[in-house]
Amino acid sequence: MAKPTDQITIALSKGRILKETLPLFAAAGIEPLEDIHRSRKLIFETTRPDVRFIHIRATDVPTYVEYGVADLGVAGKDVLMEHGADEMYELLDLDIARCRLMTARLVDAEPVLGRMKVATKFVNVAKRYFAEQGRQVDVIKLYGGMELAPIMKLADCIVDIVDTGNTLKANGLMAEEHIADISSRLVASRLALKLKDERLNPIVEDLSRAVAERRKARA
Ligand code: PRT
Ligand code: MG
Repeated sequence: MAKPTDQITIALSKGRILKETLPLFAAAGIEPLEDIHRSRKLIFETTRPDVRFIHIRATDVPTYVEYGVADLGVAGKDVLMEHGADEMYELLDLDIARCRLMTARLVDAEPVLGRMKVATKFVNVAKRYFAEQGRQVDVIKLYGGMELAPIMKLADCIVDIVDTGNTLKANGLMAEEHIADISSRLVASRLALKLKDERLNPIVEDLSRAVAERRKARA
């Protein structure tokens, strides 16, 4: 078996992305030896002795990759945009966990007169978006349940992920401005591309093929 340091480490996002990520890696011949969903472990050996998965919070994936501790990672574009992607490269759009980053407000919101208050967990994305438009806003950091903020008058609007729009609707909100189309991406650390390029390339190619086949099957 390869020594741990020789292994290729791939950081997988917990939560809804994982379910769609695993079949792509399976198609590339890489499967965890245990059921990740049922286990409380954080490191998983795979059917390839030279490849292991780490199973971590989506927002931690860019950190592990940028420090070169994980060679590859899978994370939502929203998470990558919020983190900033200096020390990593986006190799592939995996075309999974599709959604949109949008602003949203109460359906019956009054017009905002002064500075607009924006509640979000995507603080950096929100600041950048409104700054690009020359709009002055105060951004309020929340960790979840953003829909509540306009209802409670903590904020005038939110920046959040929208898929079907049902969550907004259920809370009397509507999506307003489109900030970005989101899907999950395969990223690589700068360091890994320098040191392990030849070993990573076939994995990336296999994944790319799996993504294309999945697209074809859905069309
Ligand atoms: O739970 P945790 O705080 O760790 O993070 P999380 O809840 O954001 O993680 P998770 O696993 O739910 O989602 C992680 C990633 O999935 C995100 O970073 C996106 O890239 C992607 N994704 C795709 C989504 C959605 N679709 C999505 N619908 N992430 C979140 N949602 C939520 C959204 O926040 C909102 O509350 O679902 C609700 C909106 O859905 P609709 O269908 O009602 O519009
Ligand atoms: Mg969640």
